[in-house]
Amino acid sequence: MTGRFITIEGGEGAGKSTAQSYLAEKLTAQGISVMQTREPGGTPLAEAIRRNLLSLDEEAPVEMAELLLVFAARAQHLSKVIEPALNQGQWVLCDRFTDATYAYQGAGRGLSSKHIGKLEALVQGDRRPDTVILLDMPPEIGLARARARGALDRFEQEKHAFYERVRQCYLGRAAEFPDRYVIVDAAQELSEVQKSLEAMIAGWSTDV
Ligand code: Z5A
Repeated sequence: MTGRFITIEGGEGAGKSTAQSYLAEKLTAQGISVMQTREPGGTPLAEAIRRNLLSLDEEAPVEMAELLLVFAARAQHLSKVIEPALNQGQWVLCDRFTDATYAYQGAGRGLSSKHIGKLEALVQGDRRPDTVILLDMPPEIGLARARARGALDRFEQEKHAFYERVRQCYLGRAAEFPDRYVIVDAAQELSEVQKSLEAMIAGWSTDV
């Protein structure tokens, strides 16, 4: 018995955390055991790496160090949290995963997707998300939401072109892996986003 691994992706302020909580509530109501987590993070060590990655106070990592830190956190998270939960039959909802690495370190920072693919194989073996929910919308909308929330972190201070590359990378991966990706228009009213998520879950129910 192994659970389903669902990741939620998108740009800044796309509504990932909001969507994750909503999905967790709906799936739990169906009697499914759900574990919620996030990347970078999910264990004390991985959360410490996250704080360093997002911080504006510390020495900023160079691009390659950023990539390796993201995968170091992921190795810990997979081994200590994600794999055990899936092996116990839990459904894992994860706010961002390796598709974010292709988008941010690859398209955003300009690192080679071949290098990312090698690290993905090394750290994850065959483990890939069963479903990637892409909350897609123009970056300016999400950044406005993030700004309304308060001070911006190191990633959120990047320029518009960076976010446009991130968005196009996600859309390109969705086209490349249509069996895995579900695209949701995240610029819609929250109630409409939630309807899209419910329609998606309705398609899964028979698999439970
Ligand atoms: N990163 C990376 O570089 N490489 C990697 O491999 C990984 C990550 C895994 C932290 O991620 C950073 O890590 C990230 C990339 C990098 N860059 N940044 N910054 P994060 O996911 O924690 O950070 P984030 O993208 O900034 O997430 P966020 O700001 O927490 O946003 P969100 O979770 O997508 O949105 P939210 O908190 O659910 O909603 C934001 C606000 O909008 C909130 O007030 C909601 O009530 C509101 N909202 C939500 N949905 C709607 C709709 N539909 N309409 C109106 N308002 C809405």
